[in-house]
Amino acid sequence: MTETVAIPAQQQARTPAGTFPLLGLDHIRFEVGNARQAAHYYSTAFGMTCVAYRGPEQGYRDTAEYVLVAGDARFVIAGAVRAGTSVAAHVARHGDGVRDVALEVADVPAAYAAACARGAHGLTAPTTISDEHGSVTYAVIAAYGDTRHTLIDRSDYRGPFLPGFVARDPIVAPAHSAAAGIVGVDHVVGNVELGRMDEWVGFYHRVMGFTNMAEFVGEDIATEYSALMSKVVADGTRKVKFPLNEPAAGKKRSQIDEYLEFYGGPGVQHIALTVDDILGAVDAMRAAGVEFLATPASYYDDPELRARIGEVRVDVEELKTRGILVDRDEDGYLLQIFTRPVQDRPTVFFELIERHGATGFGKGNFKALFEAIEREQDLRGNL
Ligand code: TYF
Ligand code: FE
Repeated sequence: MTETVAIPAQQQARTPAGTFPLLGLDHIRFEVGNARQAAHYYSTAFGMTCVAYRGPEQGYRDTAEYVLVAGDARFVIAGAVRAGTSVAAHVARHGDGVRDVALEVADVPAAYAAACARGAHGLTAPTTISDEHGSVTYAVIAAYGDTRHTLIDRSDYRGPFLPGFVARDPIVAPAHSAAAGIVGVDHVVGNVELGRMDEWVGFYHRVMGFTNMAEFVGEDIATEYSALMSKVVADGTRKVKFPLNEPAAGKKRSQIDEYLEFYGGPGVQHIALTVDDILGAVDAMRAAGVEFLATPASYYDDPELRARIGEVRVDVEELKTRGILVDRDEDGYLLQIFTRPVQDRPTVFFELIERHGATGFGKGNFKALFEAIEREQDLRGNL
């Protein structure tokens, strides 16, 4: 299941290291049916803090946008204020979902020109906007489905988020905000159509100079139980990691097919959030109403797993009571857990991940995880 994939020499030649330097993930933009309420959910249940807002009060008549932060993670939650707008159309098609995975770059015109020259579909040419806090330059390229990557340079900007946004107070008092302790975004996963994973892997290689990470769900695993194939691409610094899934024929209908049907096409499947104390995070988020996938007790009692994971920082019983999964690779171990979808459609969900050296994505857990996801699918009648 773990293989490294050679990148064709031709692609390497076209994307020498450093031709698309990313400073990191800038923000993740969600477009939702009710941004005011979603912003409240991420404040109460994920312990994020609303720091900025832009809407009709600022002269933006179509959209209300809330900026929430936790550690280095930044979400923009956007909702339509009127019918017939771009946000309303995206929500009508996809339900609540991720419209944009924005990337910070040092030179937007150069990054955009390079991306387009390498075959990216440009959606917005480099544009500079400014206010009394400075200026921001951004451009937008298309990714899988209706998902986009905004490329953004905020080095000359000192305001609360982007021009037009105003600083605002948190939505809820600290006592009503789960102490989840989110420190950043570990990875963002995309689901694409059957047979198109390699095309999108190629896109990130060619356009952004990304390379494959070792984690890999191949055909053997796919047919055995996962019903998906997966590869992970990352930038040179490994700050930005994008696993990409496609459906595969398995024993049951693929969870990726279910996503594609309910989302209405390719899109972001899950966002993994880094935490330092996954036990505290799960307890706080669960108390605030976040539902996590259940892991059967047998997982923890499996002697093979016990032997494989060795010593971790907490008693396995502490993991068992919460349903937290453990995996170990050559570099260390990780603890992870997955939420149920966070909206009525079985589409976007979250992962919490606490890394202790491990650089993988929990491949030792794929079987237990995919079985848990399939139990949920069964409950939804997707057999
Ligand atoms: O990001 C990953 O690769 C892991 C495993 O539907 C995973 O979190 C892969 C596919 C999936 C759920 C989790
Ligand atoms: Fe993940």
